Amino acid sequence: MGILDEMNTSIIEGNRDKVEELTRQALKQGIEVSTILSQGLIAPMDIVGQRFESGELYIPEMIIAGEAMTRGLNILRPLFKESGIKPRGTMVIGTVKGDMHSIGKSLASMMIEGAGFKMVDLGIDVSPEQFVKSVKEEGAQLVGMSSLLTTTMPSMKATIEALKEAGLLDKVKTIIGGAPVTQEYADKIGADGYAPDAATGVKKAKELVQVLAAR
Ligand code: B1M
Repeated sequence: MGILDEMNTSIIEGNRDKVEELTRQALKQGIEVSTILSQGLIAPMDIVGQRFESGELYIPEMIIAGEAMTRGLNILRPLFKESGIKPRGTMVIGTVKGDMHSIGKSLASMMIEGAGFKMVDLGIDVSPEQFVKSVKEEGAQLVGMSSLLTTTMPSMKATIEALKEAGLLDKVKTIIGGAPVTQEYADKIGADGYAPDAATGVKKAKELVQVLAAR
């Protein structure tokens, strides 16, 4: 088995130490950073996402796989600039105001980062003003919002309204997720995408940057 295949297996199995060791080894063997990223780290996360969608894997396994992938990503991260890999786009992500749930947001953030995006993770309890400020500072194309409480879902609407008021809605696309959120709610508040899970978050992010690029 080649080293990239071994990386795939180790990520799917959530073997964090092994992923770190194999990433270092792959670099020592002279494999291109972009190849290690796409074939060693991103490819298995796609498989993890598919297996989650088909019910073969559950959330804890997806979290552990994500952590294993992040270990490899942390080793490659400082090298991205040197090898000239351009991110697909920048996403500002956060759990909305009033909401302290971080797990789903962090998982989505990790998987979208793994798909080649620059992620600006604002954490939890993020106000509409903080989202707007960060989009301006980072020149982001995407805004990802997470809400786990029916009582904080209106903060998503307030954030979209704040982006509109700041004149940013023609430059950014919004994606919302979290257990109580639905496509119907996304349509109602004018969000551009709804992600019922992190794997769909990746798909939506890829689709929406393409829509922006085609303008
Ligand atoms: Co809370 N809590 N909680 N809680 N908590 C829920 C959400 C709840 C459903 C439990 C219940 O009553 N059955 C309920 C909400 C009821 C409602 O409003 N409908 C609830 C409540 C009531 C509360 C408190 C109010 C409890 C209290 O204090 N009385 C309180 C609120 C605090 C606050 O936020 N202001 C509270 C607190 C907490 C803890 C702090 C203890 C803890 C959070 C710890 C942490 O996050 N670090 C917690 C937890 C763990 C949960 C449950 C058990 C699990 C949530 C979770 O992490 N799921 C939850 C019950 C449940 O959901 N079954 C519950 C795993 C996670 C991977 O899934 O976040 O859905 P999820 O993310 C998915 C997708 O939704 C999607 O991708 C992820 C992976 O597939 N996704 C995105 C999410 N965000 C995305 C963003 C994207 C894309 C995709 O952007 C691009």
